[in-house]
Amino acid sequence: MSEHLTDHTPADASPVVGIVMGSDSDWPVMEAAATALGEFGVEVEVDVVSAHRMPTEMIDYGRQAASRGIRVIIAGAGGAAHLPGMLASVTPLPVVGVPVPLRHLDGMDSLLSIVQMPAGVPVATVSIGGARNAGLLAARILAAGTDDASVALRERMEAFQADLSAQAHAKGAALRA
Ligand code: RP5
Repeated sequence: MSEHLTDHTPADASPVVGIVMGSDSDWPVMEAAATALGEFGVEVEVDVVSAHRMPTEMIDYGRQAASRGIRVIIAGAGGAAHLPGMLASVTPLPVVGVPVPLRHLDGMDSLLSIVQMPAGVPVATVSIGGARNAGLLAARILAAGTDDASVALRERMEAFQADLSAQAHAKGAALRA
């Protein structure tokens, strides 16, 4: 794990969301996923798992994530962004893909690399650079259960949505005033 990322992995908690990316250069975009999940009290682990530069480790990560207690994987990559799809091919967990924009092509290459998956191997793709929504989607996936922790998380999500709505209403009111 790179120095940039280590601080965001709780040492004494059990992460339930794995946030991985092809390079630490993706972190400025991907950090928003960790921030969003932090707002909901969801424990995450963060790491660089490159599909092209460390394929064996990437496959191992995907194969072992569920048995380690991870329940959702958020995977971000730029350019020829094969990481989310390859992880989805070896894990039964839901995978949320984040297209990371690079200097060329404005992230369209990343988006198309992630979104056009073959039937049977789904990746839930968010917008280019949409790591915050990836985090929020992971929180919603975790909130879909019926156990106490899931119900509590769902209540936090409902409060978040109510706040979002109130903010939008306030903006409209300010314009009308
Ligand atoms: C991709 O290549 C990574 O996800 C990153 O977006 C891009 C560039 O990586 P670096 O050359 O900055 O390490 O695999």
